[in-house]
Amino acid sequence: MDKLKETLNVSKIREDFPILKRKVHGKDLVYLDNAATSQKPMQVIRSMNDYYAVYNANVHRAVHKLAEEATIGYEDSREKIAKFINASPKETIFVRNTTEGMNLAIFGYVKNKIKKGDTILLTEMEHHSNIVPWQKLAKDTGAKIEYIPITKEGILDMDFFEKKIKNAAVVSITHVSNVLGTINPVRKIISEAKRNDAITIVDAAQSVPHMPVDVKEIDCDFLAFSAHKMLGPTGIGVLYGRKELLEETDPIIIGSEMIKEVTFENSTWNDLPWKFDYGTANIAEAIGFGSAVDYLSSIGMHKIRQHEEELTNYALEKLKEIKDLTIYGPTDAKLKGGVISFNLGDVHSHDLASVLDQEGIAIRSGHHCAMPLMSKLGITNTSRASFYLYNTEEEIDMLVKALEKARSIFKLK
Ligand code: C6P
Repeated sequence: MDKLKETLNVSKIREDFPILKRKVHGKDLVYLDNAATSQKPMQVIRSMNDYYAVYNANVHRAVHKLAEEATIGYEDSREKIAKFINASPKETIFVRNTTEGMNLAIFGYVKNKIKKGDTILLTEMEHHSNIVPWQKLAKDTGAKIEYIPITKEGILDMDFFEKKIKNAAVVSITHVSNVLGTINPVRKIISEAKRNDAITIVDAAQSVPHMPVDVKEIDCDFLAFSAHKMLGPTGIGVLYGRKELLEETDPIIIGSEMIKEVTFENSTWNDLPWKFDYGTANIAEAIGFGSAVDYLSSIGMHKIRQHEEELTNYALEKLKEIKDLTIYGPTDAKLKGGVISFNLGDVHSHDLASVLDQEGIAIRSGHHCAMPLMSKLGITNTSRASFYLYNTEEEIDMLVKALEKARSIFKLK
């Protein structure tokens, strides 16, 4: 803990999150379900309250004072988020979440480029959001999907990738697996994909919240992430796209303010980024997202990653000591985000999660929206603990203690 305290002032950070003070079943809440959604600091909650209490109005429409303030708040947030990933505001498209971002890239851009027989290269560790839309696109166009296999250690088989990339039209990969925690070598994958003229898409739902991500350095064509996993509200996320490609991308929901001109016969689209701002935007959510990015930036993404790596290393060491516990994915914290999936003997993960819940510990259980990966691992579900900047070694100790208690409840010898 002493070492962790040097990286981040966790006790001070925890003061900003009112929910972390609550009790669950009479016990202190230990929130280890951050990969599903993170908790929110008062700074984010206050920024959204302020919008509703002080300057609530629609954006990009009226000229009155409140509308002007709301528009500035909304566009300032876009600018902050763009800077956070080293993009320009024109390349930073507000969407509802990662899933909508992926759909926009796939059906707004790739659909117009792909032909029958083309190969779409995914990986076996993808979330359904980076599988299901591709399956529909493949059915609609006659393209075919191939999956880069994972090794026993839960990392990508790069030999397979090197062979397949030569004929791939698209590569779409998760930056960090929400089940295995594996951090994929996206820069290398994208530079090889580029050499072969493939379109490159990154699902960054589990990376942007936890480590520095620079879209120019990664050099991808599109990259999607969600605010709710990075201290922000639900209902808002971003699709980053290279400007030239976004110019060619069709909006997939159309109407309202995303137009330049409408006649009885025809409509033309607005300039970037507003071409994709269909209907009234999630204004409070965009403002809250901007505050979340301010909060993370004030702490520093390098420090957050370092804290999570230390915490993951600590947890892996402790969990390895628990009898009957199988851990999935890399066991070297350097190769892993703060996500640890495991099973305890043959106990169903929902039963285990219920026992932990009685101890105030929130983890996720089930297939984690990665059913094909589960089948590759030969299982149907796992328990999953996932960490963030406000978690501590003491909380991991509590997790370990509760797992030991579960062993005796489920009568594991
Ligand atoms: N994973 C989890 O518990 P949305 O729901 O659209 O904000 O994010 C979808 C998504 C896409 N890709 C990855 C790698 C993800 O982890 C997620 C969301 C949550 O693992 C909810 S299923």
